[in-house]
Amino acid sequence: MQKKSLFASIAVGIALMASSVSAAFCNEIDFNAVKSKSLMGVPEATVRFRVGTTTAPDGHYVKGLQEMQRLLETYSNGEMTLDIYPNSLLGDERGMMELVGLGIQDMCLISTGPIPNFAPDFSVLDLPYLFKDEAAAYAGMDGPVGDKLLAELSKFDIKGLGFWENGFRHLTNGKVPVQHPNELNGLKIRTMENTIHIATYEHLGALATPMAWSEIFTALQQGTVDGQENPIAIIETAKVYEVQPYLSMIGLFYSPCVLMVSQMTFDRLSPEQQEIFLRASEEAKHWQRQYSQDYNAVAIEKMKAAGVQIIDVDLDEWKQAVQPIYDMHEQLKVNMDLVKMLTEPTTAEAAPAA
Ligand code: EAX
Repeated sequence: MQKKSLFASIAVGIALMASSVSAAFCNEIDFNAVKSKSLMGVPEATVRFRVGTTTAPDGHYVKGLQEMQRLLETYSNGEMTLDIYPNSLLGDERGMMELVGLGIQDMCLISTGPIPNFAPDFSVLDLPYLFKDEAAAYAGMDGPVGDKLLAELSKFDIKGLGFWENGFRHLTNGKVPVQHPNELNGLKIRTMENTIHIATYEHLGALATPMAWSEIFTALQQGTVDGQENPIAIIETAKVYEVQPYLSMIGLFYSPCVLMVSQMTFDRLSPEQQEIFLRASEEAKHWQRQYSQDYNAVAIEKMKAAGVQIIDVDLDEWKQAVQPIYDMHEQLKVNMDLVKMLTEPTTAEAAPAA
């Protein structure tokens, strides 16, 4: 999306904000938790950044942001802090990205799902089974490909600070204990607003229904969709599992999230403040990745105890089933040079040991 249309879509962004706030009520948001001191930074801080996420106040995004808040307050001796707005209070992911680009909102932490709608090269991250594990994902995103993608955000006056963890996306539904790809046939699955995710679910025979995260609770309650897919930490902290008894561990996509700050906000800081800000965000990124990995085991146990049926699958069977998505790269406009850089070992790594 060009900058001009980004400005033109401000009205849409504001409408999205309004709709997501009302959706948040359906999700029984705890306003006391949102206003609590742990989400708002220390009152005496004079340099405050308002940061939004669509996820739960006790979720892995917010935990990482609280770590950044703590680091900012420590390194700046209480001058700088974050005020954290969870649960789509500041809008959906697309809307928040637009508001950050316009300098109306300081920061957001959003999944990469909707970003290719603005910056197409991000779609390399949406290919199924791109990374074999978290370590491979971090290596790719902390390397030249990740740097190139973050740099693309500057076209929208956004500074991309780094890739944090959302996680491998698994499938929940209320109808069938899905174990094999063909069992998705005819199921209505909510996906993110992402072309490759939609194409992949459609290829598997599901009826892909893209929508913003804040709409999902109503959609699940009203039966507009049969299922959804998200990382473990989201499924557990957003309490999706309370209405979705089947959890299939398909790990179809690795889903990172990006911490973004408005370039206008960043440029207003002194060089010393910028250094503190970048240091706190980088350290919080590593902390948040570890927290997310550790939390997965906790969340699985909680869901098992709550009676969720956890279905392990044959990943090779699933990988084979989605292989045709790679053959559709031209139609899906995937930058295959970037894919190669992410998946092929470098010459140094590939060289046999002397
Ligand atoms: O960013 O929309 C989604 O499914 C995302 O994974 C979620 O909101 C966290």
